[in-house]
Amino acid sequence: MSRPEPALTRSRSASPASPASGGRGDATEPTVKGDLIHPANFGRLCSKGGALGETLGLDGRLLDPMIGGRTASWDEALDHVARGFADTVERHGPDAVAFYVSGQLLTEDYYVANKLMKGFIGSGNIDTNSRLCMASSVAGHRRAFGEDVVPGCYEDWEQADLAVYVGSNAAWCHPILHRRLLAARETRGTRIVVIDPRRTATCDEADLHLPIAPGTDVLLFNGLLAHLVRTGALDRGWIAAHAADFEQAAMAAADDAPDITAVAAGCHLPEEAVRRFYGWFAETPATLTIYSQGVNQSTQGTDKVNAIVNCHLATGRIGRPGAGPFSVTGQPNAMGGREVGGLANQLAAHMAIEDPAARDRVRRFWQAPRLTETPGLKAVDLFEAVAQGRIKALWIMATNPAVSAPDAERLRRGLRGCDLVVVSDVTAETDTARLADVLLPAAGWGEKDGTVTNSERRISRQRAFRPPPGQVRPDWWIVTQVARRMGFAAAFPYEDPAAIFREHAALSVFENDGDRVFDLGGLAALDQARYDALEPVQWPVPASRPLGTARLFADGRFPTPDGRARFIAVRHRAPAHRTDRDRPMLLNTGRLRDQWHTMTRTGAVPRLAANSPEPAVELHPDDAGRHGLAEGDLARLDSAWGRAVARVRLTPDQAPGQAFLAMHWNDRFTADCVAGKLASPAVDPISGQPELKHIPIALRRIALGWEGFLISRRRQRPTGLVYWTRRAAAGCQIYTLGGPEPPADGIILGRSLLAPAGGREVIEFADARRGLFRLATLDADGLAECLYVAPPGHLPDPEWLLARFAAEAPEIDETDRRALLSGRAPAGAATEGRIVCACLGVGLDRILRALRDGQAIGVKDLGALLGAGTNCGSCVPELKEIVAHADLAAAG
Ligand SMILES: Nc1nc2c(c(=O)[nH]1)N[C@H]1C(S)=C(S)[C@@H](COP(=O)(O)OP(=O)(O)OC[C@H]3O[C@@H](n4cnc5c(=O)[nH]c(N)nc54)[C@H](O)[C@@H]3O)O[C@H]1N2
Ligand SMILES: Nc1nc2c(c(=O)[nH]1)N[C@H]1C(S)=C(S)[C@@H](COP(=O)(O)OP(=O)(O)OC[C@H]3O[C@@H](n4cnc5c(=O)[nH]c(N)nc54)[C@H](O)[C@@H]3O)O[C@H]1N2
Ligand SMILES: [Mo]
Repeated sequence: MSRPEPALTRSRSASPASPASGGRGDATEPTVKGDLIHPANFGRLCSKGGALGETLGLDGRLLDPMIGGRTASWDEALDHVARGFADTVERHGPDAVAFYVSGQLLTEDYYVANKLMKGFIGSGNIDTNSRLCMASSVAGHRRAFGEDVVPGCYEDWEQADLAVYVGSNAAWCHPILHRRLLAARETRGTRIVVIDPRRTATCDEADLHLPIAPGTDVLLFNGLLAHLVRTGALDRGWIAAHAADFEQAAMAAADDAPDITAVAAGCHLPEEAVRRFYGWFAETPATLTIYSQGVNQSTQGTDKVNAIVNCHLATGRIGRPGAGPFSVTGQPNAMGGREVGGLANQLAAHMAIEDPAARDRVRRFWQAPRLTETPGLKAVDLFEAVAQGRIKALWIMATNPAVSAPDAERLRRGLRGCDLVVVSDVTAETDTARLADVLLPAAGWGEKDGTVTNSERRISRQRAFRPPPGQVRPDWWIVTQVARRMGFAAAFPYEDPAAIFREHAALSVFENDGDRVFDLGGLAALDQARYDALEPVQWPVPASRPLGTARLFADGRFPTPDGRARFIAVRHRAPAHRTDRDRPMLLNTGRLRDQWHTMTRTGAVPRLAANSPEPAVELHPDDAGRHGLAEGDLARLDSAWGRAVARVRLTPDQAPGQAFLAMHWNDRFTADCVAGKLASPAVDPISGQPELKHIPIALRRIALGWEGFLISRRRQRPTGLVYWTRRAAAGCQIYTLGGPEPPADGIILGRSLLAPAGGREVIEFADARRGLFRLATLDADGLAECLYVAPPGHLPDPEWLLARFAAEAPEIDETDRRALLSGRAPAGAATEGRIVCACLGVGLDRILRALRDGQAIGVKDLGALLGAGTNCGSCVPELKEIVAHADLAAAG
């Protein structure tokens, strides 16, 4: 979404301008700053973008090709992959191989992967993780507009008078855009409605929150369409001139949602709230409906999209300033993947795979010997085919499906049984990489060159600013080399990404007489210098309009055969699975503020790990009682597909009967908590997108006999424990541990977790009767590792120990030794506390001290004094809550 630009300076990381990630080893990271003139973010970065500099270290990087666990040369690895794919195709046909790619690839990487599979290997079997992300929006756009097009632009967020967030937690997931909206609201008074079963941080600024019953959005928007009809709020003239099939859609809506009472009952909402939302929508021409995964990741995802789009068509509110349906993507280049045809059911450059004329056109353009005649398998079906042995060679690029795909346990078994699994990644040890036969080291952010497209169709250059380390190579290069070795050298002559981009742009205009909106004609002849200098530009960029296009469809013309948009008659359908006696809770999954997906990069950054240090299942307090659970307990979650273990967090923000678990956790960071293992493989029948937000589960308490923490400079995966979780801290890793039976001998447990003492000094304390054990090892650098074990609820605060590990030379004096043994912090140790503002590294203890000492009384003062909340602002809701509680405490 945003384009972080590294500043040229290198700085030590403890200055106020660069956050307190501190500690040894990361003292000379480049500072990352936003690009002040980029039109998407004007220099603002979210907590994760701002921390990119801290992810550039080589710790954990995949630096060499690996075959079967041993280092190989590129020649060897590329031959191995090319031969593996060619042999499989020869013996079992082209549909026995597949690529699974991702929106973390650049457009140029994506283009060559798609061309190789669909044009030269001759199968449709290339799909992308966008299937889990945007497929329902793509399908909805194609049904309504005839092409996958987001009509609006980010200025619309500032020009709307009513912003409706549907299934979008933008305050955490699109914080920079959300802030643009909030800033504009100061002067224009924009109303904000949030439609989400949970009370999220996005609700904090909302005028109205509709805590909709999960999976009932079609009913709500059908009710809205019926309401617009009843109250005469339609734009009949626009409908007559520019759309088709209105009557069918209106009839289906009226049938589904005859009146507000029926909608309120079906969506479990107060009638008054529904009425208010409908009233605001009807009366506000500049209405922007922003939607994301609460809409897409559903077995009715495509219908949800069209139910929303119907309401915009009915009012002619599309392509106008501040008005339109607005699908927001997440990954840096989810959109670029859609443009090149990275989805199994698209061909290339927005041409339909089912259209023989389009296939013929692409065949001629590519001079492709065996262009696929049929769409390929969509992600969930693709992995099912792997599990069934129908796909025998699979190449996974820039995605971690062992964590992120549904029914992930079955997927893992499938990968284990697959003849050839190739993984291209930047990270050496991901849950998916562990199951690969061949690992290919890819260039990451900062090392690679190319383009990405954001949610407003804006193409931006991503520029390399440092040489790739080790044997690392860009993804486009790796794919090109394999293509050449498979015998397709003539069609893959690329020596640089600019050449690929030119071809991609040329294909978009090839025999395009205006029937495809996706047109990069103005960029088809960029030489290297102009490609390097390319300014951010919104497609379409036809030769006649080299500055691009901010909004589409303002003229009411759509890329359908008759030029009209389509209303789609949709009806509410129940999600694939419902709760029952055995699985009485509904699990919803999604994102945390400071983590990115499977944590391969954000998980290594201390200040990002600090806000949500453990996998937590969030529940309403009423449900806790019902399941015999209390705050801080460990719970086991069981679905029909898998299980997980997480810490219980009680919050009234969850509706009773519904639980929430973050999608980020995986085997690198915790014992057993992969949301994907719980998730159902049920998919939307049109888009193939899985239902990741609607999973019936059982919950049960895990009784703990002991708890512990281990602080160490080593990364490890403790074995034999019911529960452990790891997070990065400055200069060390901290592990939280737990198990059912109190250890008879904590010292023995300790020896299994700590590195062999070798020449190091060991400090031990054991009180077996009370179940208290403390072990520490010291080496020449000071404190090396320490382990504390205690009965549940009796662990001391590790804060002062973390401060010792963070110090450059953690010297240990006599007071410290006594403190280590006694388990009590030395007197006077000032603590930071749990990190609240991840951008500037401001902790809860420091905030509370400022409030207690009267140095600050409100959020603004905290900003002025400590910097908290002044960068991306995604912690402002939490700061408000802390201030409110501090006031209450003072009053009480
Ligand atoms: N911090 C952070 N930001 C990110 C990412 C990240 O990993 N971390 N990833 C990026 C990516 S790839 C994406 S796709 C976006 C996703 O951005 P979002 O879609 O905003 O994020 P999610 O948390 O997946 O889901 C949004 C909301 O949908 C709600 N929801 C669940 N079921 C329903 C339902 O039936 N109806 C409605 N109306 N709502 C429902 C959930 O409660 C949740 O709050 O975020 C992007 N931004
Ligand atoms: N339960 C549940 N599951 C979900 C979701 C949910 O809401 N709930 N959301 C879904 C959504 S919207 C998304 S987008 C997916 C995301 O899921 P994934 O795509 O699996 O998540 P990432 O962690 O972003 O994986 C990217 C991988 O690519 C690597 N990588 C980064 N840059 C590069 C590069 O330049 N080249 C190469 N070759 N590798 C690179 C990273 O190290 C990492 O291993 O998860 C989906 N899964
Ligand atoms: Mo996504």
